[in-house]
Amino acid sequence: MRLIATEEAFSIPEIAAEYARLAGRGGDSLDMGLVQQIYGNDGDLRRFQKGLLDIGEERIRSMDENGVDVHLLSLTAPGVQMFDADTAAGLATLANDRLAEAVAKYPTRFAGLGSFAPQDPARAAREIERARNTLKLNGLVVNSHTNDEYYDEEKYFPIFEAAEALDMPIYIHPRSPMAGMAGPFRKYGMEGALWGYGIEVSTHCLTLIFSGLFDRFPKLKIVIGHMGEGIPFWLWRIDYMHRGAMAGGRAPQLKLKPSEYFRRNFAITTSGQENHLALKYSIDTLGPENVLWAIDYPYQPTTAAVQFMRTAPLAEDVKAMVAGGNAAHIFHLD
Ligand code: 1WB
Ligand code: MN
Repeated sequence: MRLIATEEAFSIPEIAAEYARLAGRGGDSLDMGLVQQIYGNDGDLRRFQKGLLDIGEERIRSMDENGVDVHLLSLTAPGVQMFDADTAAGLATLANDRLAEAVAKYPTRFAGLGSFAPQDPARAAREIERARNTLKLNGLVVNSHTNDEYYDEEKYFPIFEAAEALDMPIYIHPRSPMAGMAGPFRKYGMEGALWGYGIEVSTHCLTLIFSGLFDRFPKLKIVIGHMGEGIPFWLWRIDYMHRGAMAGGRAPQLKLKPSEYFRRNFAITTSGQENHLALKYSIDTLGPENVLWAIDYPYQPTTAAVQFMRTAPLAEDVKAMVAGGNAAHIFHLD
């Protein structure tokens, strides 16, 4: 059984430095709290920087200790999406170059998802092409909204056009909810992984489905973490209620039911959601080919994630698919 972990975060010193500047300036974004905790001068989560910045020996040692074969690396959230368009596009290119270098150095242990700057969709499309054709990366990552916008708007279509044409799956990783719905998440530390991340990504993905994006780009593949950010559990209700939204003219007419797009155009990963019942339900609901294992290194401990996968109450062939087979297929490994 090959263990391919699919939501494994890294950063580069130049981007960490940009976040440190941002942490010093402060601001209203709901992501600012975590940015200051990880990159601020006296942040209490600065220890994560060490794991993020190492895409070499230390990381491989932790993989070896736990029997993990591959990290599919992605630039950590919120990527380059809090920077101005030029800075963002330049840093995405730099991060992709460093990522490709790390993969070239450890080709059997690392694979990578390329970053791009949604702030400039035309330039993003060119970087996606470079990520695939020049750097041979395995897919893309984006951290939900950029400047409080979702990508159901036409101006973002060049990104999806390039991704679909080049067969580059897009991993939509969380960031905190956009400004328009930030209010309630400011209480009780709810803005991050506790609840806000899942609500942000699930809401964003539903706008993509309801907009008709997958009628326009039927071969586009989206991957989301955290056992599908709640969506698998809601599919029946979403299908039922969406008929009323279409009939009332509040949503465009679609060719398929929302759940059919979710099964066709999405795959989910187990990152930070280590619950065997939820795993079994997701496999039964989406099919064994649509569920992929992940750790969420360095934010979640590797040992527990490996234990969760190894002890999963699944048939051996299904377990091998979730542990690594599906990732190898979807992300074009070897
Ligand atoms: C996640 C969790 C991502 C944390 C992060 O990126 C941080 C995640 C900044 O659940 O995917 C965190 O701090 O726990
Ligand atoms: Mn993550």
